[in-house]
Amino acid sequence: MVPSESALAVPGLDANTIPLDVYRIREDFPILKREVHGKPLVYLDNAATTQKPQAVLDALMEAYSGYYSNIHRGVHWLSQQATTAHEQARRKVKEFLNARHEREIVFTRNATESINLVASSYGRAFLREGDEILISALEHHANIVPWQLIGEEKGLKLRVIPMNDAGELLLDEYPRMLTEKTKFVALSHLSNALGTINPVKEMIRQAHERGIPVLVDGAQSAPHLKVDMRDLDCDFFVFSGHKLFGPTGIGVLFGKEKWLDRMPPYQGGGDMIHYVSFEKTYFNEIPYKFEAGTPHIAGAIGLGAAIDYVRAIGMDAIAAHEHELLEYATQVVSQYPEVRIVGTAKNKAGVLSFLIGEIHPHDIGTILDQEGVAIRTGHHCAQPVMDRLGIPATARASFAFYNTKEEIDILGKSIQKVLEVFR
Ligand code: 7TS
Repeated sequence: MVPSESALAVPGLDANTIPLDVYRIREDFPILKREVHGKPLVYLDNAATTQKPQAVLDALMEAYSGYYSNIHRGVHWLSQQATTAHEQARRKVKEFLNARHEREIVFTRNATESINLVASSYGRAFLREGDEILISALEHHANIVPWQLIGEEKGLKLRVIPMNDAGELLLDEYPRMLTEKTKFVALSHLSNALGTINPVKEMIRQAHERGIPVLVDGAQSAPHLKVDMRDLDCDFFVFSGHKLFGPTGIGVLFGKEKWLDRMPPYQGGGDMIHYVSFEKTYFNEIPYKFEAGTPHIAGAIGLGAAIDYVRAIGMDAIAAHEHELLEYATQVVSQYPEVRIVGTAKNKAGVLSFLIGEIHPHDIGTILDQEGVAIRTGHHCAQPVMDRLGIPATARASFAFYNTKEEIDILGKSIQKVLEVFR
């Protein structure tokens, strides 16, 4: 089968991308077989969190039933097995991100904790009163509030790259906002509320020209697009395991070695030290310096299994499939004149935010739920995006590689139901 035109429209994809076999893939996800309110589940809330393939469930089960033990400290066999599996998971993350070294991969709880770590540690070490941090109008609260917290502590100023009504950043404004006062840039790669893909590679290049480090919030991009640390050249990159078909409670911070080495610890405790006395403590080397206490051992192993799983499908094939779903869903919902799509950026990934007339998004979500369709309604932890667009909330369907066009047809028919109820 030749990939369709729309599949080829995904930036960075070539004609050799082999389409994925969605019906075979669905067999790997036990939860997708279940019914909700007597209807087959149509799970379209993938931007909130994603479902887990059997391979991840098996890896968790095996970790707990086969070789579970605490890591980095035991001389006994089980501890060595668990340590090896945990560090192998770190290697898988490093390869997935095309990072230079495992030292650059810190395990955290989630994307949120990864950003808090950087804001707190980098902020304490390198930011001074009057310095400016530049973020964008498209950020999730996780890439706003940590900067406000350190900002208040240190007297920093938060500046915001504006966006247009389509949900695209004003890229002409951006270089003008990079001044001698700008000391850090933090950008979402893919907007969870609108689906906009930001041109972060070029934005990183422009910041670097002025010697300014950049953090990329990859919570939405890492599960859906190919991401490459050496190509992007960002200083920091964060994502959550649970959005990448892995377990909850495990996240990743990628940081360039030159920064992680110079940054102070985020939390103190076991494992992050080299030597402790009451007078003075010597910290462990990176990444362990940032991993205080017993980590989510099985979570990291489960994330490693999730990475193996998505890499076997191929990130290009995943991006192409989801792009096709987005285009199809856009057509399907556009049949209804009452539907207004919120977020119409030219470069968009599998997120479709919409409104139906004056109907409250929560009512849309409730009626869709009765049809077995799970979507998200609300501000999506991106209240400034909603404020900018002058709306309190949207209904949001977000896609993953296991979704089908038939499911989008069901979404369309459910929207029809909403219209009938409110007519
Ligand atoms: N950054 C972005 C862009 C996100 O979409 C999210 C979560 C986060 C950070 C935080 O991720 P966490 O795993 O640390 O919570 N976004 C969403 C969402 O869109 N609906 O629920 C969570």
